[in-house]
Amino acid sequence: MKLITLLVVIAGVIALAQLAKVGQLTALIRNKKEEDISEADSRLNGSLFVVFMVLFYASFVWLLVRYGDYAPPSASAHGEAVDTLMSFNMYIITAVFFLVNTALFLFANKYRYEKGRKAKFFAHDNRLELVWTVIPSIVLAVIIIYGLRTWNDMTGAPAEDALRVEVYSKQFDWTARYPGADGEFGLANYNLITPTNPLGIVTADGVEEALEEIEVQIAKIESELSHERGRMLAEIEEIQAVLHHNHHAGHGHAEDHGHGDHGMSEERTALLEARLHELEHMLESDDVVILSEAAFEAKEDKLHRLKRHRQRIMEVKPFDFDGGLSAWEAGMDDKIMKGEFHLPVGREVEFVFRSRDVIHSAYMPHFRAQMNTVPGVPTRFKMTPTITTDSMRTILNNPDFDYILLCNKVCGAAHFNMQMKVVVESEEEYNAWLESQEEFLAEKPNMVNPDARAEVTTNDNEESATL
Ligand SMILES: [Cu+2]
Repeated sequence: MKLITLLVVIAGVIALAQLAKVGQLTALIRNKKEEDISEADSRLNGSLFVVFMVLFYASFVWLLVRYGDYAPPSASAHGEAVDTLMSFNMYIITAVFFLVNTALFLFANKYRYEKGRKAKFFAHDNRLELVWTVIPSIVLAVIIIYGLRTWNDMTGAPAEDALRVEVYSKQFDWTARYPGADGEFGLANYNLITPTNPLGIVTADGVEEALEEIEVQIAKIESELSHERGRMLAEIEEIQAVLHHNHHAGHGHAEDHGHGDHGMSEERTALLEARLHELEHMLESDDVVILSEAAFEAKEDKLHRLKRHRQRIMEVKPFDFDGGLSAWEAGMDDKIMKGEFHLPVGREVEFVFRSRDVIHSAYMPHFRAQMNTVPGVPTRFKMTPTITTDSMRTILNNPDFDYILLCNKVCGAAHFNMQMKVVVESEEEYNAWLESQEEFLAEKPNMVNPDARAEVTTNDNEESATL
């Protein structure tokens, strides 16, 4: 159907072009020059400008009426301010649109070609310059200041009792994290990311596990590098040269262990000889590898990177939050959500955004909220949901409606599908839901020993009991 419409439009354009050509040809036959335009032609063109303007405005108004109300009501407190800001901008833009286009089309008609009419010419007018510089400056300043104030409201400091939710992005999904009963997010480090620890949450055992895994890899590469045949032969040659030189310098047999040995200490000679034996022994073993220069360098490079990786993990130092809570323990009761996350209605939420790979954009259209997520730079904003999912379903008369968080930055092949459901519900429903979610370590029994976990849990209970 679309194809047919397109073909009709193309055929129409071609037909018009042919008609124009016919017009030109008949003019030629009548012996008229191209620049000889009759006043009747000019009048017709002038009127067509006005007709076009009217049709243009009519279609604009129709679009506005038909699609102007494209967004459902804002579901967040600041959303109304954003909508007002948007409308304010649209009013200004619409006014300028009508002003400019009316002038454009009416003037095209009014000052159309007439025989003997001359245009008024003047080179410069200070008053005009002033008007079209000062007025736009004032309008733009108002728009920018108004916009900045709304922006600052969204990105300012959160309320004391604000709920904190971390939103983590990667190609191509979202993960939400709640800080658990202690109110603090556990430390996270990308070096610790594994399939079972998608956020790289730091726990003592997790660090140990990651280190052990790296040690194994380092040992393997180091063994390969030390068993490289060419390198071993070169080293043997080198040691033999040193021993030989020493032999002459000392006027004695190297094997004679020190009788008249002036060149080198006995100890050093013994060490070199031991190494020589070791190398000769290694050359006969099954572990010998033969590597090209490039392959050897690649392995060295990988070894270097692994060591740096190990260093970084070892630098993941625990620290204490105010009140003595260790950052390593803070992550144990964190709750990690895939697929959907919940928010209580009427409570301020502070979002913290992190990204693992590329820049994504966390967009929650119904809450009029959007923020880039940037690798290495946490970003944030706050908002207060004001309408529950259920109420919104009633308002929109759509029982299947759901709030949604989606990626608004083209970030790769599966960008289109990078979304997560957001459920807004009453405080009680939210608490019950959060209660039913498992804590991070409950799903990762291998990441901490059970005794330590039991201890932490009871501590938490005692704390909340005393509070
Ligand atoms: Cu994305």
